[in-house]
Amino acid sequence: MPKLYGIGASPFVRKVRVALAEKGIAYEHEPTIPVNVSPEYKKISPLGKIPAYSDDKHTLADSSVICAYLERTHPQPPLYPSDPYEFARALWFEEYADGALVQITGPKIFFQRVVQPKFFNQKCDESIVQKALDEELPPYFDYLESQVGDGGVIAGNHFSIGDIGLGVHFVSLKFAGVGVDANRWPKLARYVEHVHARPSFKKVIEEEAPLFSA
Ligand SMILES: N[C@@H](CCC(=O)N[C@@H](CS)C(=O)NCC(=O)O)C(=O)O
Repeated sequence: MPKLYGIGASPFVRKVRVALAEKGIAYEHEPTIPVNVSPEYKKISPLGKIPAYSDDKHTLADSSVICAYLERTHPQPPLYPSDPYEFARALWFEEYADGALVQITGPKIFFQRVVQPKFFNQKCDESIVQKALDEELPPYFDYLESQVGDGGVIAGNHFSIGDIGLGVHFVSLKFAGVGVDANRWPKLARYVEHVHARPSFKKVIEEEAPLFSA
């Protein structure tokens, strides 16, 4: 059976879990914390990061790489638009989320509000969180508000890797007690609600919630 290495708190692990659920692929979850990883783990994930993935043929690291592989090994249902431009747009939003949005939602909000108190017994530095909420996150939300269409997806006509890539970081925000203000960003708020209502997201959110509750 395929194996996914990582822990729930990682949005990148969450991304692969949602893709696996969308494609109906059964797998084992191997809890792996990306600190002082074993030499064996480095053979699968040379940078020592999570997630990593193995099936009966191959091992792979990196959420984007793993999701792209799953698309080829399990093409149904497709998670990448077939139209070339919409395909590129879905990849753009995956990259926008993984490469930039996470730098605010991860260390400045989720890490402060959830990881510090829950796992390190340290106080949250609320000034870091407030600066992120007041100054750093709004430009991202403004941009996404301008990009979200009425169909509830970010690219093409169907749910895609772009929606997964974005949606997982809004799960981190949710666990940190941060929502999207529907008065200021009505389309984005509706979009996030829609994405998180999918069975794949709902399952992951329900399974992770006990890890982060007080
Ligand atoms: N581009 C990678 C990023 C993975 C990543 O940064 N994972 C974090 C956890 S959320 C990690 O393993 N950090 C440990 C480290 O950087 O050494 C992906 O999409 O899988």
